[in-house]
Amino acid sequence: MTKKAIITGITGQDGSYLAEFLLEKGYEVHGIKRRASSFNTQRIDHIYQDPHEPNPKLHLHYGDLSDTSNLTRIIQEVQPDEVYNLGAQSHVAVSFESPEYTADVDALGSLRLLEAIRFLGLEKKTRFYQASTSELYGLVQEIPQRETTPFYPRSPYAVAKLYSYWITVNYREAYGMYACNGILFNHESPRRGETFVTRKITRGLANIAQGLEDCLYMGNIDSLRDWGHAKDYVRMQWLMLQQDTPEDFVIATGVQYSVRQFIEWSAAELGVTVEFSGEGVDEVATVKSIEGDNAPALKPGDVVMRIDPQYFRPAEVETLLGDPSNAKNKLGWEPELTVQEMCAEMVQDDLKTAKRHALLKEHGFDLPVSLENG
Ligand code: NDP
Ligand code: GDR
Repeated sequence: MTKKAIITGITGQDGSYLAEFLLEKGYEVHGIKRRASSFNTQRIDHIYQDPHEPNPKLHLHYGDLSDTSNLTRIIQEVQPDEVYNLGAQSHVAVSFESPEYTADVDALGSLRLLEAIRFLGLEKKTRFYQASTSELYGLVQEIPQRETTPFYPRSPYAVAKLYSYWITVNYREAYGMYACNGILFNHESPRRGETFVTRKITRGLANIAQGLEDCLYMGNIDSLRDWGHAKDYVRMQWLMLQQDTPEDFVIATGVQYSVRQFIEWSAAELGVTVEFSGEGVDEVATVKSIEGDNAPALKPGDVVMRIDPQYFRPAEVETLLGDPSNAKNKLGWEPELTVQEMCAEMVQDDLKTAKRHALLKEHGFDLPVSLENG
């Protein structure tokens, strides 16, 4: 029997990698996507199948995590073996600006799915994965953070995700559902949203190197994160639903670096050595030397990064470092890609796009480069 999975958030970074992964495993994949005023399926266009073809394996349904009736109807129609709840307003800084919406989608959205599974009598059939997060640890109470580390959320996003964490545990304990939390630390890729810090850096520096932007404006570059590759992490999401008993796992690499280091690596991948000077809001990164021909728009002495306090958060999560030993021991999971390899892949991908734009610009076809930041 072909297994059926529903993925909320299929148009996002993780959803797109997970859909690829499940299709390769022979699943029939049903994705829930939001209606948007412009196309929002760029990350999954390459796996989309014409519904007129016989036996398509990927199906898309319009839906929203704020809409109970529509979630219930999709689950009823599909009768899924597995539900992966990846959909969310996932930007921490934005959650301070839209706290109520974030709570509705990121907290109650999970409840709506769990309740639909239960209401439809699927609690013994349908397995449920909740995209929990290292942001739950917030103001960290223990280093490194593991499954037993107390939570201390520091944003409306993290507080909403805390509700989802516990409602998932609660439905497992109350109704015997196979429901579990993956407590995932930051994971990135060339498909990462442009306003998360890694992608903002790789895309921004590639654009600057090609003369499409002038300078990167950053927030707290002392922040420390445990970054992994999204491809490694979605494999783990699936593995968690294939065990005999449901359990919550921390997924991390066990190594942490600062945002400043990520800027250094990204510049180096472009052949540019940068030097940091100044303190606090006056800190800047200046070009020290350039090798190769990836940065024709730059010369030594150019300032490529400045601090803009608008990117400081009302409450910051300064440091995160995960202990993935439980996942390694019980599930045999090891990340295959290092953060440095991932950074290089992201820079090369953004450089390709920047070069295309620069070439078009040189020939008079000036494509606007979105300068929206986060
Ligand atoms: P993205 O922001 O890339 O993707 C989020 C997805 O959720 C998108 O498909 C988005 O749709 C969809 N979505 C947003 N709002 C709604 C809504 N109201 N109803 C239905 N769908 C909605 O996130 P990631 O792929 O990076 O993360 C996946 C999940 O994992 C998220 O829940 C995130 O909070 C969590 N997480 C992520 C980590 C990371 O480092 N990436 C770490 C730990 C947890 P659209 O494309 O239309 O915007
Ligand atoms: P995070 O990711 O908040 O950890 O949440 P993000 O990449 O946004 O920030 C990481 C750290 O970098 C600092 N930072 C900046 N961040 C952004 N976005 N823009 C900046 O200019 C900037 N300058 C410094 C931040 O302050 C922060 O400390 C991500 C999301 O994917 C969540 O959904 C997920 O749950 C967690 O990772 C784990």
